[in-house]
Formats: sequence, C-alpha cells, structure tokens
Amino acid sequence: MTQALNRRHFFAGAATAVAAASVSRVALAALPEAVQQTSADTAAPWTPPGVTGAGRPYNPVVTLNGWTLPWRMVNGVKEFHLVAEPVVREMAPGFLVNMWGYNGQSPGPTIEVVEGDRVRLYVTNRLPEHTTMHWHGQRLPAGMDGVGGLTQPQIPPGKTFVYEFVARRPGSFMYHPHADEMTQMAMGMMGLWVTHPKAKHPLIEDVARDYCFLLNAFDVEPGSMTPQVNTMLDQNIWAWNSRVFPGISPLVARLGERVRVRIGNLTMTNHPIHIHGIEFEVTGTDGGPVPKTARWPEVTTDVAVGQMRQIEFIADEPGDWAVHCHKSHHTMGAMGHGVPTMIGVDHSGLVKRLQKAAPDYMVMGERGMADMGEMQMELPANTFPMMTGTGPYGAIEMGGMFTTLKVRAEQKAGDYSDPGWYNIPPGTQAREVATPEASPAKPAASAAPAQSAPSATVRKPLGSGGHQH
Ligand SMILES: [Cu+2]
Repeated sequence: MTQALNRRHFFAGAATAVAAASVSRVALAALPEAVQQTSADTAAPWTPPGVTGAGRPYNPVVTLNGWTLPWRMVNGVKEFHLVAEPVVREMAPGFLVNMWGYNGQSPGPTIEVVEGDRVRLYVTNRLPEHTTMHWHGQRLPAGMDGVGGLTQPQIPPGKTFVYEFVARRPGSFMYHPHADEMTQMAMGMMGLWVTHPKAKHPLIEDVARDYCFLLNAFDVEPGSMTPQVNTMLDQNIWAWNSRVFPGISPLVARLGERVRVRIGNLTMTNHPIHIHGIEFEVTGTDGGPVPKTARWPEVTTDVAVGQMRQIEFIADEPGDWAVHCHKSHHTMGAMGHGVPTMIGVDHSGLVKRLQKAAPDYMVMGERGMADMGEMQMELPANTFPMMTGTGPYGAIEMGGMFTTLKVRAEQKAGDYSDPGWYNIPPGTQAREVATPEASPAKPAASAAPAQSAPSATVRKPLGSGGHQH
C-alpha cells in the first residue's frame, strides 16, 4: 500500500485550522478550500491538527483506496467543502473509467468527525445537471436531509449549497445524492462518513485498525470508458471503493490486534462478505451499535442494498487470508459474463481446422474456466482481465470484489504498508502426495453412451447463452 497522501493534502487541514483563528469576517465568508486527491492509492490515516472537536482523540479510519477530507475549524464548527464533479477513476492499474465523484475521486473523501461536532458542509455542483447531498443514516433537521424536491430545491450546476447539523450519533454512515440517483450513483457519486464516540461508549470498542469501504458496481463495456447508467443488475464491474482486485489495497494487521471494518452497500444487489481465517461479529450498522446480546460469530455477513455493516475481529492467525464477496460472479472481471459454457465440449479437430484460417485461435473453457486466469488473451483496450491477480503460487483467479487480510507478528502498530506475501512455515502447507496418477474427466461428448437408448433424450453439452442458472 502506498502512503500516497501528498504533502499539500496533509498540510492543508493544519494550515486552514491555524489560519481560521486570525482571519477577517470577509475571509470567513469564503468557502473552505476544496481539497483534491489525484491518487487512487490508500491514503495514510488523517489525524486532525491540534483540536479534535467535541471529543477525546480518536484512532482515525483508513479508507481502502481512499482518503479523509480535511476540515477547517470556524468558531467551533468543522467546515468541509465537497465538490461534485466529473472525475477519471483508475479502477485497476491502467484501467480508467469516466465517473462522477467528489474532489477528484470516486468515491468521494471520507468525512470523519466526533459525536457532538457541529459540521458545516459546502457542496459545490460542477456537474452538467443538478444534484443534492443526502447524509445517509444521520439524525438531522429535516431540511438538511438532501432529498431534492422534498426537503430542498436541487443544487443547479455551478451553484453551492451549505448543510449544517450536529453529528448526534456515533457510527458508520454514507453520503450520496438524492437527485437523479440512477444516473448519479451509477456514475460513482458516494462517500463514507464516520462519527467517532466522544467518550468511552459501552458498545463501541477501541480498535487498533479501523478500515472502511463502499461496495459499488459499474457497467462499462470492455474497451469503453463510461458506465452505462441504465443497467439495473447486470453490471460487469463489481468494485470496492471504485477499485477492483488486484487494485484493492490489502487489509493489514499486526498479530493480536482488534480490527474493525465498516462496509456500506450502494449497489443494487446484496453482497455476502466473507473473511477467511478468523471469526467476526457485526458490532454495528448504520442504525447504531448492536447490543452485545444480539451479536454472534460469523465468517460471512450479508450486506444488503443501502445497508452498512460494521464488523470486528481479533487478527490472531498469521497469514494471507482471502476477503471477498461470496457471489462468485462478483469476483470476476468484465470479460466473464458473456462467455458461453464450454465444459465437456470436445473441440479436437475443430481447432486444427480453425487454426488454418486463424492461427491464433484457441478454445476457452473446455476444461473449466481456470485457464483464463493465466491465458494471455488479447483484451480490448482499457479493461481488465476476467480473472486477475497473481499470488506467490500462481494466478489467484479472482478479480472484482476481492482483497486480502494480511496478519503479521512483525507488522508495527500503525504501519499500513503492504508486508508482501506470507512466508508459509515449512510443513504447514497443502502439498502433493505420491499416488498413481488420476486422469482428468473425459469430455462428455466421447463419454456419453448416446446410442444405447434411442428413445432417451440425448444430452447435449451446454451451449452458448452465458448464465445457465
Ligand atoms: Cu457481491
């Protein structure tokens, strides 16, 4: 993980917080700086300068492939400036998508405050159409809820609206437009909001690491650069914070640390998020902390549409552990979905004939799809392979909603850098044993006793048509 927080970003908060104490009324009326982020790397946690607002110091969150928005303090109010604008998001190295987002990125920066803080949020609209901002899950005056037409007029292009309220409840929240949602959310307009408790809370544990990310989905035709916003369920890119594996940072922990992960779902389907190697509890939702009597151990939790799930575990098992959506199509790249099922189809003979005309012709999927993880298949410009990511033992055969939890004894507290692949201790890894060789299953075409019963239905190999179930 690159600590990509640039110096300007890092010092912007400090500079404005100091300056705010001594500037004139004219300057106070000016908008806070709209801090921009140009990198899709995970930024270092942002510790506010000097003052933390209403509460005790907190351990800042780390937004996977994202960042926290600096604020300025003006007469006891934390002021933020979000700019809704077209952005180009790097979803994976070399794969760029035209999105709409905030302050240079999709998702927008994480808003991080303390329970009891008064916040003032300026929202500037640099989109070609109107927008609003809804603060998902917050207790606030109805007029600050950001539902265009219902609680406020729309924010026209070129205009700035201001929202102001007290962050009353500690917890995990989101923000997104409530204006032309289908387009604006399909284009990537969303962000996270974390409110830390102002005092020790009986249901909120102190954690050593506090990660957050949003589940989002896009439909980008391979070779193109702009999402198709009318797609309801057949998105071909399943992402975390508008990134796909191997472009998603690992969750890193020191052995024995308590880790929190806050996950919000702004796609249009549910995502069962699964973590290997540990058991976790859901300790909170966007509705607040879960009572201890209502928690139970899990290794997968479903995050339904419009929900947040805040999970916690002790990272007490060293290793590289898979973290992924358990819907297997959601750990696939853009190319996976229209591919016909070829398992069991015997292409021998046909390939040779085709290769006379097209020397590069190859059969895909005859033995299952795993070949595709390694195949150097020519891709259209600007997409990512169907299965991506290479581990120390070969292709990982997953892309999209996938990353790793890296637990290490030697990882220093507060160090979020990628420790590399886990060095598996000798004698503790699955290995080949000496046996007579088992031959792979034969293609169904040559194995099926098709002629024996003339009246029986002839079983045909599954043909084209993509999804069979
Ligand atoms: Cu999923």
